[in-house]
Amino acid sequence: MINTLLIANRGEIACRIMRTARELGMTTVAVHSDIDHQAQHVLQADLAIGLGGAKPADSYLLMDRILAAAHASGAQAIHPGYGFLSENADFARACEAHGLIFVGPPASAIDAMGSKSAAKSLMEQANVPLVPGYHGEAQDLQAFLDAAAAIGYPVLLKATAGGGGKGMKIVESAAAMAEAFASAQREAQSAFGDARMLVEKYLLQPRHVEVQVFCDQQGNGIYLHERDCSIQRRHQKVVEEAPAPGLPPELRRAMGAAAVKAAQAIGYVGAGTVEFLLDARGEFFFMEMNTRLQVEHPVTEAITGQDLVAWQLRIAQGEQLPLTQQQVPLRGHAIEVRLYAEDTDNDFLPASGTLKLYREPAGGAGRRVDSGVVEGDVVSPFYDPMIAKLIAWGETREEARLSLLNMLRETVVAGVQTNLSFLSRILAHPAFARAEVDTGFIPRHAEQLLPAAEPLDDRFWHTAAKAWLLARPVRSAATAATAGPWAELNSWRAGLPARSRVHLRCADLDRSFAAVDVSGCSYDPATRTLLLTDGQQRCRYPLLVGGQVLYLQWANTWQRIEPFDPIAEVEHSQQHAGGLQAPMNGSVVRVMVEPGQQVEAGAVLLVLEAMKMEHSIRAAEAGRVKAVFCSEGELIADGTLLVEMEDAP
Ligand code: MV4
Repeated sequence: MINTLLIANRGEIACRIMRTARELGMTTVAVHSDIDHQAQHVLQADLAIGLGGAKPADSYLLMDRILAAAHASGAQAIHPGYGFLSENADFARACEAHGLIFVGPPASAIDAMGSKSAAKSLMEQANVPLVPGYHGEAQDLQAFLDAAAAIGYPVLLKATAGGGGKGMKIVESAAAMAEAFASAQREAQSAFGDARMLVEKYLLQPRHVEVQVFCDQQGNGIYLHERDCSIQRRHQKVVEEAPAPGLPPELRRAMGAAAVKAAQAIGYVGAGTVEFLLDARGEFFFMEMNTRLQVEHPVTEAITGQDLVAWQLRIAQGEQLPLTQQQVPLRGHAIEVRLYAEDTDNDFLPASGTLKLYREPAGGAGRRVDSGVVEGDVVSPFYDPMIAKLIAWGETREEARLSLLNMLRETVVAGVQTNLSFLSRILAHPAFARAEVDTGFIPRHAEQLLPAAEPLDDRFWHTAAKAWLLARPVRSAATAATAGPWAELNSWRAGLPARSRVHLRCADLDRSFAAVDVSGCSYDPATRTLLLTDGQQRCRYPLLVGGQVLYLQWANTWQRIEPFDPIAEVEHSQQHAGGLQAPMNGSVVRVMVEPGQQVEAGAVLLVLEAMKMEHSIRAAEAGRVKAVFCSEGELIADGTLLVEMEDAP
């Protein structure tokens, strides 16, 4: 019996495992690195033990410390989650040696899948379909040339020790083999310390379809259907769904049976995933087996109504599988997206920083969010940049897709760059809606999925100005009492009717507004909705207030809008031969200086109005006004000389 469970992981998966462990009446023990001491998985656990360090090698990968933590806390079992030690056969063995239950397969099963070529030999013996190819001992060029000639080009060279697409090389012809082979060997040697290769027929744009299997200690094995994880970027999954769209039931049964056969061939116990490549003709081939609970397990939970972590824990305690194959439900459709902290405009570089604003979508039927962070947490560069998983279930794929799109629209992250709008574009893409998914999806549609940022037009700026006037953060009563109206950034003037002047900054652009008409418009903080009326049109915009900043949802992206004080800022106006010229056609709203006047750098000399917005013309440097060539109310053309300056005496 497991009374106390240690979770040797962090983030969303640690929180996910603890949720079920608690439901099963277990005491939960978290381990954590120094920088994670306030993380959600630590706060949610009954007990938390520090491992030290920040880097995984100094914390979550330290087997001895984790085993010591298990003993200190009285845990009988360790759940490794995914990543870190989850597929480390030595750790599984060490747990056993310490009398602890490793919630996962036997070490021998992890080992069996560790080498690609060994795994292929085992699968071959078990009659699991393999991509035609060669995975033998001989590693000379001739053996590979012969194998490639037999299966036909193009072929794919893969590192025996590799995984996740590392060390793969496509070879188009015999002429290209020698060079590609040598280069792939060098890469594999430096990446894995093992130069051994195998070669396979190269399948064109296959689908990645993986089968969830479960085996108990009594030798029973079943499958919980499949997931399509074809939408990947550089071998990183982005969207996963279950079941695989368009899979005929007999193919589902064939793949499921092959997956169970694969698991039983290696004496598997617990949750495992058998990955297949599925080609356009409906032929499937074994790729590899993941001997852990996967990130995307929630879509399987959604269509089967089962708790896979509960299954893992029950099986680890010696219980039999709770269902027979025939009893495994398959209802509706589920889609998951992975919200990553990454810079989609900069080659998807992992991003880090503080989650200044972090709002998850509302809960609801068929909606699920798995995360391990809250607003204010830091996304650190030391760990995987996944922030959360958003999962939607529906009776149909289209229902799930639309529901997930809505969830994405409700999600707000500020302070750290994310792939949020990239995810929305994938889900909204007509090819995704038509379920045209294969491993070439992202490269094929890259142009539409990563469009240049839309320029912010006048309509945006006017909406932003109204949003600011209606929803701007109220200053605290104390500040208001001492500073009075003088501290306001609008141009409140004593004895005059309220006339709002607004200076806003967004995406490194500044705009000022002389007068903003907000009649018929409103902001409801409870629903975070800005309602604008413009003639017959009524528009709603999601709007959030955080500190002194507004977040306005515009064209599916959250725009961060800040006020700025134009007087406090020095900007370099267009200065030419000692004179200041009008930057655009417009009219002179105000002349702030007279000839002979001494001004500081940045001082406002004139205010122009153009396209319904005010623009301050400032002195680039300190100096004296020599002449003013315009007067208030005057219409001026782009390039007109307005003010002449001279150096201060
Ligand atoms: C392949 C393949 C085509 N033909 N093998 C990529 C990761 C590694 N686990 C296996 N991978 C592939 N193996 C043959 N014989 C295409 C891929 C592949 C891929 C597979 C799954 C998901 C996304 C992918 C993206 C590019 C290539």
